[in-house]
Amino acid sequence: MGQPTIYHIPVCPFSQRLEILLSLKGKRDAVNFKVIDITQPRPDWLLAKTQGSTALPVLETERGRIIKESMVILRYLETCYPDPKVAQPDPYRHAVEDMLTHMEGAFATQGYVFVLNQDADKRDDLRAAMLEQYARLNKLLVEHSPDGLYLFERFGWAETVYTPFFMRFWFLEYYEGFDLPDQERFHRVRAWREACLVHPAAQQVTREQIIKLYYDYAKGAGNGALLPGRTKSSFAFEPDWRRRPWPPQNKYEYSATDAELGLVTSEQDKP
Ligand code: GAZ
Repeated sequence: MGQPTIYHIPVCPFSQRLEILLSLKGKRDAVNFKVIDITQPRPDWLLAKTQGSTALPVLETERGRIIKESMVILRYLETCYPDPKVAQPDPYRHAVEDMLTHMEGAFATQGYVFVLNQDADKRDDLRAAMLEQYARLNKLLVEHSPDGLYLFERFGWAETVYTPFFMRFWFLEYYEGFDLPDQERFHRVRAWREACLVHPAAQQVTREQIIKLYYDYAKGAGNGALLPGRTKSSFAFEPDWRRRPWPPQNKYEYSATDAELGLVTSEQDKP
């Protein structure tokens, strides 16, 4: 009793959204975050709460009721802790936010399809499709916020929704050599992305952490799945990512072993 609980995977972009929103409100400690290891089967007590569904985050209210889907949880937290508001209270402005956040699914999916790809012949098409997603965002930003940095005066609802994916897409930079070209059609979204990435309320993960933990995605295995020849997922909590080396970038030519990724400690390293 007392506080809501969020069951989450620490590096999951959908749960970072919730942490950003709470940070903006100074309410990070009003919610109890409980870490679930994505590389292990979900515990029975959790499956009982979720009626068998495995996707996280899930919020359990202080009265034991269950809320699923990060955007739904985000809205719930926004209404539970209304001060300060993160979403725009004005109906039109809020509709503009919704038009932008409506595109987050396609944007996020494209980035994951790109990083998960294993066929070098598909890279150019995937790169073009990713750029198209950024161009769509750029267009909306130019229409509704041509001169600003954020969509509105400050880091708000749309920024909370997108920033976790701007951060995850560091993996595209590292494993695919992807970046936004210096072209007019990306200028506005580039400025937006830069402002989002450095905001103090959005620093729950680092570039190094993303790149190390998402190595297996770059090799085609999502959601903590195990790759052939490996005994440990790059999402494993131990050894800590800080003590692991940077993974090789040449995903189309080479598959790193557990040892090369620093996932197994050899006998002489043990204290
Ligand atoms: N729509 C849900 C929400 O809450 O917004 C999505 C939640 C979700 O996908 N959670 C993932 C999960 O719990 C972890 S984060 N998976 C384990 C399970 O058992 O379901 C994103 C992608 C993607 C692949 C992975 C992810 C990701 O595309 O970050 O696209 C956006 C998973 C192939």
